[in-house]
Amino acid sequence: MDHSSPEHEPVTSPISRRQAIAGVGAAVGAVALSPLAFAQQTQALGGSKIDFSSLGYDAAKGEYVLPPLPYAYETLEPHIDAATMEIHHTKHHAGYVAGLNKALAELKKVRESGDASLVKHWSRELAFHGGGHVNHTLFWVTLTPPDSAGAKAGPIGPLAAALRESFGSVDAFKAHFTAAANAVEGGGWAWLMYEPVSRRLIITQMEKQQEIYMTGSVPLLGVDVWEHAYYLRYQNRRADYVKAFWNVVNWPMVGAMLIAARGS
Ligand code: MN3
Repeated sequence: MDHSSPEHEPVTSPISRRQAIAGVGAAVGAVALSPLAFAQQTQALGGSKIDFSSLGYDAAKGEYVLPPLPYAYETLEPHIDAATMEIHHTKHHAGYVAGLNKALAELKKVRESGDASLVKHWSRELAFHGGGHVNHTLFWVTLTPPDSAGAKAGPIGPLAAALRESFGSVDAFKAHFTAAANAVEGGGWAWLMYEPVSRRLIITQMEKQQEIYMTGSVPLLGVDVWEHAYYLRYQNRRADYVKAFWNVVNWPMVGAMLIAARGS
């Protein structure tokens, strides 16, 4: 079943088209990266503005927060429709944020009470909702409108070299990633990840928000293949959605994340 959380009201408003255009191409924080590394890499790529409010965590409050999108909901049309984007962001992602904060609060109670009877339950909730929050935060910033320079660039530079080294060619990478996405059993993701032991790239599937994840791997580019990500426009045709996804990938962002992940 889909873990939507309709009881949670949107905690952020859609940004205007003008704001979105101003934000397209601007560097937006991704939770997997240290702010310094991210700033350095995005500046090297010509990124003009770092918006650390988009990191998905409010240090002052000590709570995870729903980050705003760096573009308006309708700007990924026709590949991902506006209604799906709005519901996905303000209901589904917000639900993971709330679930993550709840799990951490409950685990604090476990420590304070000394009653560990629910530690397994809340640990599982932490992994599921925490995975959901991080996955979606990364997903939003690695998408970009199809007419943007980032989408049109394709994989270039160090990212293209790493894809060729790890998979033989960019086309072979895309075919493998597409197959992995199409074959996820139930709700989940396909990911391009940097694997730090081999210092190479791998393609993985993720079931739900965190299962069958290879420890230590750093997510660079994922596609959400839960039905909530595509059903309004594509119904059961997941393969059509995955094919359309390639039109809205923010390639310079993926490249910056690779450089940050491996340190050079
Ligand atoms: Mn989702």
